[in-house]
Amino acid sequence: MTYETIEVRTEAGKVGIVTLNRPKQLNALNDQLMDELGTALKAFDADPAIGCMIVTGSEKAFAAGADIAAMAKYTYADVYGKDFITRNWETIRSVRKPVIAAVSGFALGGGCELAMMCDFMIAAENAKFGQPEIKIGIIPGAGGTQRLPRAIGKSKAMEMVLTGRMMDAAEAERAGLVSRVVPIDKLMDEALAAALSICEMPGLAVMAAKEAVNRSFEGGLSDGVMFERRVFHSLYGTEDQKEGMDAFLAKRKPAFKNR
Ligand code: CO8
Repeated sequence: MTYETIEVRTEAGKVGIVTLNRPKQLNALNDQLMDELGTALKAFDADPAIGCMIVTGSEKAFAAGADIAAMAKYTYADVYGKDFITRNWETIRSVRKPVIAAVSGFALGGGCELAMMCDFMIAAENAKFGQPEIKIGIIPGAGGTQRLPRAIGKSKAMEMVLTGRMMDAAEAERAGLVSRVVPIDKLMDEALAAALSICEMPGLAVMAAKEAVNRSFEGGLSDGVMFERRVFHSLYGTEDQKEGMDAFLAKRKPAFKNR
């Protein structure tokens, strides 16, 4: 498969890396890019050799938002009628293996929303996050009004959504939007190290953990806790649970088989 708006590669045969690649538009997200991103992530998800994925952009921009040039002429009938553009913005949510966002530079509007759809974010020191849609007469449309308050609390999220103010990497780390901040030149090394450490973990438990943490984000507390308990119970049906615990007790390295 050849792509025009993203670059795709693997590292160590285990980590799938997608680099957003529309440099002239600061990786603004258009229909083609979202299609290609979804296709690439689904292909990695289906590849048994791959244990984790990374989505990244350029040093200057992870993504500066949905492509305003593409959106500017739409009417209400266009966006509502065609359900703009749920079709390919939601694909990333159906990926079952973990996806790390490695964010350098601007992550604005749909770019911030895309980063938040990933499972966690590692940010470079120059990262800037924001939901500036209000400044162009719209509001976040790909989950920003829902995921941002859950990630950083209502007050900060409301301020950002209402004023369009950007948050730098240090503030994003304090607020809990990103898991950690690293120097720009170490961003991919750190993201890769995290991805490789996930690849060492038993794959079924990794998928189950992702699913359960996402439940905490997407539903109410009692439902989430019950879901977690059931998934926890179900992992006792895997060989890797026996192997992981036996290996710990025997003080040896576990040999996981994803079974
Ligand atoms: N869309 C299209 N083109 C863009 C975008 C964008 N979002 N952002 C930047 N560009 C283009 C610029 O037009 C410019 O192009 P050109 O060189 O041809 O003039 C080029 O990228 C470089 O940009 P700047 O010259 O502006 O670079 P600066 O370093 O001066 O500024 C900024 C960088 C601050 C990032 C600035 O470009 C900016 O403010 N961009 C727009 C940010 C924005 O408003 N993002 C939100 C967009 S709306 C959105 O994301 C809604 C999501 C809804 C999804 C719904 C799905 C269902």
